[in-house]
Order: sequence, then C-alpha cells, then structure tokens
Amino acid sequence: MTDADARARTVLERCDALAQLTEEPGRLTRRFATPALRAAGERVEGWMREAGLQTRRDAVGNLIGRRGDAALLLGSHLDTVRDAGRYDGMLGVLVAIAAAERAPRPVEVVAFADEEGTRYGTAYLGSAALAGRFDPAWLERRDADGVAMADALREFGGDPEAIGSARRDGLLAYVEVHIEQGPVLEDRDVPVGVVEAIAGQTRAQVTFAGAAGHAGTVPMEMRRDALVAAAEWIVAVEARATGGLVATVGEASVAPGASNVVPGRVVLSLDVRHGEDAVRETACAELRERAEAIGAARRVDVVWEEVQATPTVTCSPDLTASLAAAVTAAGHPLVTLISGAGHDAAMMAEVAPVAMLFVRCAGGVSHDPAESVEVQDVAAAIDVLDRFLSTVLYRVPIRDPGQEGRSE
Ligand code: HGY
Ligand code: MN
Ligand code: MN
Repeated sequence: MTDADARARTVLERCDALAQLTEEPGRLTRRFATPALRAAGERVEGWMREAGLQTRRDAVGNLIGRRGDAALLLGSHLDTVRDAGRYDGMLGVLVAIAAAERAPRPVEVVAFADEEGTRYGTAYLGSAALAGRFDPAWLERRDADGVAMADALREFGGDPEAIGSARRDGLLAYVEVHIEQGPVLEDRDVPVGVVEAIAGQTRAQVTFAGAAGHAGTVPMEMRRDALVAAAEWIVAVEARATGGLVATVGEASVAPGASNVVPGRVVLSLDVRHGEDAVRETACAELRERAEAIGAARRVDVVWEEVQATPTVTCSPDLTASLAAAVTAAGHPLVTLISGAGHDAAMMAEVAPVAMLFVRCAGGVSHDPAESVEVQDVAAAIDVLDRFLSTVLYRVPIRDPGQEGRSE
C-alpha cells in the first residue's frame, strides 16, 4: 500500500464518519447553520488540528485551517442536499487536509458552510462571503420552518452583521477537488480529470396563485387550479431544455394541500444551466413568458422571483496547465471536461484564479446515497494534488520567510 493509498483510506473512513452526522436519521441531510453541520465542523476541525493547521470560523460559519502565511486556498463544502451522498463536498475538504499536512509550504483549507443552498435556496453562501459577493438581502430569507437566515446564523455562532469581514483578498489561487458527479471519467476509464470551466446557473422561485375551492362542487370550467397551471408549465420547462441546456423543477409546494380541495397556490423551484450565459438567460426569459402565458390562460397569477444567477466560469489556464502536468506526471491519461455541476470554485473565481480536479464516481451518480468512489481513485487525486502543490507552491512568494513549511 502506497502512502497515498493509506491517506486515501483515511479520507474515506472520515467520509463515512461524517455521513453519520445528519439532520434526518436514516439518510444524510446536512443543511447550512444546523446542529448537524456544527457537529461535522467539529469533527473536521479536529482532523485539521491533527494535520498541524490552526483553525478558526469566519462570520458566515466557514471553517478555516491554515499553517503559516498561506496564499493558496484548498477546499470544498460540508453541507449536503437532502438524502445526499457522502462524497459531494466532503471528499474535497478531506483530500485538502491530507494534502495540506504534507505540503512543502503553507496552504490554507476551507470547509464551506453552505454550497448547495438546500436550506435557503441560494447556493454558495460560504464562498460568496469569501468572494465579497454575499447579498445582505439573503439574510432575510426564511427556511421551510420560517427561520430567517440571520437568526439561524446567529444561533450557529456566526455574525450576520460581520459577513463583510469574511472577504478574502490577495489569494493567489483556489483549488478544489470534487467528485465528477457525471459519467465522463468512468466512460474514459481514468481516475481523475481536469476541469476547464464550470457552467453558469440560474435559480428561480415561481409562484402560481389561483383559487382554492371545494373539489366536489366547483365546476371544472370555473376553476383557477394553481397545480394544473404549474403542471402545464413544468412540461414546458422540460420541452425547452434542448441543445445542451438543462432545466429542473426540483421543489414543489402545494397549498392548502388536501385531496378534496382545488389547489389555490403552488410554489416551484427552477434550476437552469448551460455553458453559455446568453443561452441560459434567453431560456429563462422564455420560460418566464411561458409561465405568464399559461397563468393568463387559466386566470392564475404568476410571480417569478430570480433567486440567484451565477455566470459560467473559466478555470485559470495557468493553474489548470499545472494541474494537467501533475496528472500526466502521476502517470494518468489527461482528460479535461466542463462541469455541469456548480462548485464553490465558480464563486471563488471572483477573487482568485481557480482550478478543479475531478475524481471518478461510480455511474456518475451524485446527490443520492448511491454516490461512491474507489479508494485507488482518491489515492490518485491525493498524489496529483501533492505533485501540483510541490510545483505551484514554489511559485507562490512567501510573504513571511519565517513561515517556510515543513520539508517532505
Ligand atoms: O447544484 C450543484 O450543481 C452543486 O451540486 N451544488
Ligand atoms: Mn452538490
Ligand atoms: Mn458539491
């Protein structure tokens, strides 16, 4: 067993341990600013300290570990979707800690407090704070239980009034390891791949407001059924998703929600993605028009709220070339790809050059408990990251010579 194999085994054991820290017994759900996220952060903080990192939390709840005056940041996220897999986010954080422990010069590791947006609908809360892109209006958003983000963050130990202090300038690079969440690496039979760009995404909330009524007495021609209008639009969303564009309605709430009541109000989520921003924006405009046309025909009011739009991001050619060289030096064929999934690197690109290394995952399955990786592929990622750091870090000027990192 190689050194990287042993470290990969530890990373997977730790993913298993974190998978037990959930809000929902029997499945993995760990949302922003919840006790489950705090428990996961405490475990990760212990592993950071074992790796020789000094730890702290910033105002939005991100966990940060650093050794010396680091200008290169590694990381990923600790929050999850509902009924999640155990590697989306967590693998990147734990591989980063494994690499930071051996890095020839100081690096910093961040475990972001929210990337998925599961609790408040807005993705990248953690990295948006570091990138100076946190919108204070998000603090007023309420979760399904009516808890405002600001209150949840305060309860979590964060400081909603000080989120501006989390901004990080002067970073020379942000590098993220993440499972691919797609089938390309498995199809090409390679353990790792280098990301060239991350597709942009638009998230919206679409409300259909009609009239509730008695299911037995309101004649069909007199109904303003919000759910039928929403259903017609959902089919139109699917029909519009062509030419590489993907569009998803993942959440639906129906009110009042009784079998013998005509639905009066439906709230849907919308997630639209494409590698070209203009294509995504045009599709969103057309889908909004279509919702309003369906609403008008059915005498149902439609309210469209764009929750968040993030542009397509190109990874740093310089960093990506160094990552590609490390993949080749490690003896693997080089596969480059575009990420359809969003990542914190997309937000961090606002303040630093970014690069991403993908790890093969079985069947490309993600956002599902069946998510899985092979230990040898994780070992390959650790080996590549070690090689990458040993070249790139020597290009990073040490601002404090006394902080020279440990030698190998
Ligand atoms: O939704 C995404 O693309 C990512 O998994 N947050
Ligand atoms: Mn995810
Ligand atoms: Mn992720």
